[in-house]
Amino acid sequence: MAFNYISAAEAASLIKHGYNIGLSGFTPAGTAKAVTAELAKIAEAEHAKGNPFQIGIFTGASTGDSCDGVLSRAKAIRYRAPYTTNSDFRKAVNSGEIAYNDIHLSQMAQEVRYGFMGKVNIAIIEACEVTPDGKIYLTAAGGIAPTVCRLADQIIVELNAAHSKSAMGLHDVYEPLDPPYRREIPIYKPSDRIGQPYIQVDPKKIVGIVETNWPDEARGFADADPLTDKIGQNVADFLAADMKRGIIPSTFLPLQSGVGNIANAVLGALGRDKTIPAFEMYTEVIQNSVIGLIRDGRVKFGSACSLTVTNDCLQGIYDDMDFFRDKLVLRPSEISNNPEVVRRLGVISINTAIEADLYGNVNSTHIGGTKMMNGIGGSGDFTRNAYISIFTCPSVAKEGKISAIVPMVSHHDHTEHDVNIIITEQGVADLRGKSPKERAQAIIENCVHPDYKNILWDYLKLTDGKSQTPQAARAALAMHAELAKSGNMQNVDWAQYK
Ligand code: 0RQ
Repeated sequence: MAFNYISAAEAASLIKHGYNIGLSGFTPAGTAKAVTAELAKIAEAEHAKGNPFQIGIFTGASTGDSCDGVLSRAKAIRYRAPYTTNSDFRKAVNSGEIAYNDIHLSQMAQEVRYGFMGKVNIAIIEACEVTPDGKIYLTAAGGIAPTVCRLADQIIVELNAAHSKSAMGLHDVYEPLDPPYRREIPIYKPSDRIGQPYIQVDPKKIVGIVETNWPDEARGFADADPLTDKIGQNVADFLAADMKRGIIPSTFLPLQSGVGNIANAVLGALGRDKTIPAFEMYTEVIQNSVIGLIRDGRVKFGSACSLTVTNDCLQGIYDDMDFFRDKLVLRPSEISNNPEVVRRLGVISINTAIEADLYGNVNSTHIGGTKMMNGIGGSGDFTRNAYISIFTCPSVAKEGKISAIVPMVSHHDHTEHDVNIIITEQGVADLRGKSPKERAQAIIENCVHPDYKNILWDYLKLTDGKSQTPQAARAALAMHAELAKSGNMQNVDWAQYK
């Protein structure tokens, strides 16, 4: 079939007020860019004429500025799911302008299929190749692309020359059936492939192909610093010790690691620790550090949803595809993050907390319990199902005015039942096998910053000390209240709660 080659502006004009668009991509990697950038201009023009123009966005995870950024600034987003990291989007959400549905990434595709969020009108899919019989070859991420391609009335393909055609073959596209017809997902090791290297669509649904040359908008990383290095080293030492004790087999287990500077530092430390054998990843994002470890032979295989790497790193992978082809696979997010597979493989999960409490509950998403930071991402998919679930964070934030360990988390994402290990630069609290009261001791002794140890011991004295999970109801959020009042949690005065 001969396709219709159109401009990004023409493609954007197909999207009407009230539509829901389904996007390829997972993090800025592999996200469609040109059409959403033009859509923002249409929204601004319509708003200037006094007309309403807002859409719903369904994606794999965060996107780049050319989607969440420009569309937030243009006030063109009515609804969005799931995870995002864009600061303008964050402002709009926290000022009540956008309805944001922050769900587990593994559930996004199926909740779109079940219709909880409404219809997908148009899918916009970034590809490195599309064939006349409707085979779409994705670029640097899987996301929810197969599902939105199948459900959408129309598909726009952004054929992006910034991604090499050598990406063809990187993907393993597989979409499970819905219950009661769903079967097991037959992945028994991270390198298993169970689907096709492309998305097959009815070519008649492809209403336009937009040719672009637009690199991914992935963020760079800050250099490792002594704090992140110490956290990374604590994680590596903990895992090496668990292996020595036989808790982790000598062949090791697949790792999942979140995004950001701590995740990079953790992987750097694991790579350097030669007592840990070369390992595999079953994870959602692959960052630069993993690519370095694959080149060094320290990571044997990486299964992920996206290559969230800098553009020079991505080009390096494309240039060296003969080397990487049997060492990487990209999957849709409902497979990369699938709870069934995570539990089967015995994945060790490592994610970052905003705050944790004395009993091991973790807040990954909300500042002060009310303001959205980014979202839960895949942290819940992995934490709940991991063989060993680890959370890392610096023990304090904002120059010590905030303790990351508090009596009670101000928002709950991961419960005490799911969190095994908490690691800060101070040390490691191993919560496995412990009662809540034992956990509180381990966390204060090992993870809390010295400036806050006495504050938290004194908090415990306000409780009855005997209940299953001792809390002093009036004081449980007093450190947060003090932060809001004086700007420093250290000023909390327990006397008023006695
Ligand atoms: O503030 O931006 O003003 O400097 O929060 O904190 O230390 O820079 O850490 O960028 O790694 O983000 C949990 C948000 C950490 C992230 C979170 C302030 C701090 C700083 C950011 P500034 P850092 P990071 C993989 C798995 C959830 C999803 C997930 C995240 C800013 O890792 O979104 O894990 N995770 N997904 O100063 C007030 C506290 C604070 C605090 C930190 N207790 N109170 N502010 N900050 N702790 C990803 C995917 O799923 C795709």
